[in-house]
Amino acid sequence: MEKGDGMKRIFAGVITAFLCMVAIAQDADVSTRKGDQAVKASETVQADTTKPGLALCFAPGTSDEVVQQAYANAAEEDLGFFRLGTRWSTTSLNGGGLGLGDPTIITWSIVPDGTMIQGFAGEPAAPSNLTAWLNTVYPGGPSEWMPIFDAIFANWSTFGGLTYVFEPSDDGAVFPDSPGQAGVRGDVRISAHFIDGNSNILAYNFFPDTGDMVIDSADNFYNNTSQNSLGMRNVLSHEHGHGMGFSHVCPVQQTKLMEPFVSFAFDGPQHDDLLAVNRGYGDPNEHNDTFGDATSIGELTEAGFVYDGTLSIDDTSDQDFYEFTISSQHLVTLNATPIGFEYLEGPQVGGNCTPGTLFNSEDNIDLAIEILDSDGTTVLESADNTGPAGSETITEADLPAGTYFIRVFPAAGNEVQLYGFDLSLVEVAIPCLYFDLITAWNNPNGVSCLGANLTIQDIIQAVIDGQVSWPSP
Ligand SMILES: [Ca+2]
Ligand SMILES: [Ca+2]
Ligand SMILES: [Ca+2]
Ligand SMILES: [Ca+2]
Ligand SMILES: [Zn+2]
Repeated sequence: MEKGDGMKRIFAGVITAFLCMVAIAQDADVSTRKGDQAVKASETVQADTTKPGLALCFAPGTSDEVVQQAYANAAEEDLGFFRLGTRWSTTSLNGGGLGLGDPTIITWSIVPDGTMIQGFAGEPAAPSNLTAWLNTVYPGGPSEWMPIFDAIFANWSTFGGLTYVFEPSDDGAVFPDSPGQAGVRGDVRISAHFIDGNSNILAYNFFPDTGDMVIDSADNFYNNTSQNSLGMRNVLSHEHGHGMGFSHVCPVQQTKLMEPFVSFAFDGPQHDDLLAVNRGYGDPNEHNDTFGDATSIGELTEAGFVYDGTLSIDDTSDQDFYEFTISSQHLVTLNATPIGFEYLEGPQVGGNCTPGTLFNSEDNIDLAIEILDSDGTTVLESADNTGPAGSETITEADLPAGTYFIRVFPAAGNEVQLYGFDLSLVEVAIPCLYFDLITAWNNPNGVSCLGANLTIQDIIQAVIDGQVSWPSP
């Protein structure tokens, strides 16, 4: 592990990772972590098949027997690449009818201490003590630990079409079967109680449309608050990945948040996780499928423009519109590039990570691009000159001052493709004609040429500087 030295000191060389597992058919997901050494036998975890889908996370030293037993209780299904299962179909602020690629608002709340949490992982039923517990781990109280949850959700929303809203109310309704309701409780409700103490289970999480989380408040794993509580953030961010419908991705290479072994080598969602959240919920600008809903990138300057956020075409019907303005005539070059690379990707089967097969995330969709006029429909320039994995470029579109639209869309393919785009500009120097001199001579406000408003003095200086061409009258 990259950060292994610090972790080994803290955990006496025991902890290197978390092992999580998925059980879709029984709606159980079990997560464990285990040490460098052979692990000891421990108690068996029995999935509760009468409850909505849940994910369990185990702590250091969890035995293979525990893991295998949990897997033996669970059937699996092939979820395809990025292991996206069922995403949210209904949330309290969106209502129902949500489907693949739809941007989604998820509210979250903290279950009040005292709310009964059943033993979904075989532990005794016990009331939530999340607030009292975290107030001991973080002496500053909620003002110290709430930002950790904020950071986890804000991070996910940076990468996909998710908006998180903290719901300050939670009425302590039956857990986890009470759907989110504005002003009453969140869609995602977060609780904690004794699960099994130090080691073994760390937390578990229900799949959508439940999404609720239970943390083992008796586990000293969470006492490690180093690196801005990286351990807690990566575990709970991973758990919420299950809460969005993502299952585990193999093999373990410490490159993906949803790997069975959660890593300290990174902070939050990684490339494969971005594919999952974009496929499931679209990119952060969705819906921008019409010019009326175009994402504004404002007035372009000579410096050009590089889009620095996460963008994707998330299926065959997605198209992304962007709006820009230029204040004078420019030659505008637009370049769009698919983002991805080849890596091993596969499911977790029967408690074991599969070696995976080579998967190229760069050629999922064949991109095409257009520049449209201010009406949003007249195509001024277009490019679809390459196939999957190829960049598309519109070179030096000659555009007068005005408002324009960019459309990025799939020429072929029905998957998710991350991409980026950039614009570069060259101002068009309009030659000063002979009659401009006369106009300028007679007009103290000057005339428009050379891409600017020039007075007679400016023009004379431009002639001296050799910047003026003189077309035949
Ligand atoms: Ca535990
Ligand atoms: Ca998109
Ligand atoms: Ca779109
Ligand atoms: Ca193309
Ligand atoms: Zn997991």
